[in-house]
Amino acid sequence: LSNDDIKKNLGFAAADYVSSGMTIGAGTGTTAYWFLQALGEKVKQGLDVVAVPTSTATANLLIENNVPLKTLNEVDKIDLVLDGADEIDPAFRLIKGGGGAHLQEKMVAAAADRMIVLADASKLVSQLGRFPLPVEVVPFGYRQVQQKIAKTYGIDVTVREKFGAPFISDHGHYILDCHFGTIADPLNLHAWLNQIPGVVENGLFLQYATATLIGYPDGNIIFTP
Ligand code: DER
Repeated sequence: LSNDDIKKNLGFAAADYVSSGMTIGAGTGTTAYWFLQALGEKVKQGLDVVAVPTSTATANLLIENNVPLKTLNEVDKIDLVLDGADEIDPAFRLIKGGGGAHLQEKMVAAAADRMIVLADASKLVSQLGRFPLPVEVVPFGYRQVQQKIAKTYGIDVTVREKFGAPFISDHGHYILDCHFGTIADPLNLHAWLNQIPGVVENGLFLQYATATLIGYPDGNIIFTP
């Protein structure tokens, strides 16, 4: 199966975990894209759900698919988040932010009882860090933050660009991609990063995923709670 077919299968399989009456968190990215298409089909067939988007892009997809949506401030809590990831370790710790939405994704995940991570098998790693860790920063002093991370860890830290200019997140911030290679102590790194003045949020999701739905090239899809 092609990577896109795996993601499509995953998206449709994920929709089976959504039942009427739920308030769900709707993820961001190319895997979540297929979940939203499948959700739209189920809403057409009568599924009664409300979705909280994790990005403007996802909000637009929910509207396109006629899925009722609410902002995070309009709901008291979220029953289940379905979202992708860039890396998943054996303890279900994640690196997210490849799509530039990890701030809103983490806020939605923090409001949820459960989170199912949808990913093709290539995202499974024994240790986090091969995927550059996204860190969302306030543009005002981003170069100070970039230098501090790069110098402290002796790594490359690049400003994410789009069309030759800095990528701007939904909330008007820049994103630094930090090439750690391996992250031995994600908990300590998470704390250290978020205390740097000007850091808004980093892409380490260490306590949110409660299950994974993994798609394999042979067509197999495995749910692990
Ligand atoms: O930006 C994100 O956190 C996305 O969920 C990303 O991690 C997964 O995107 P993909 O499904 O397009 O690989």
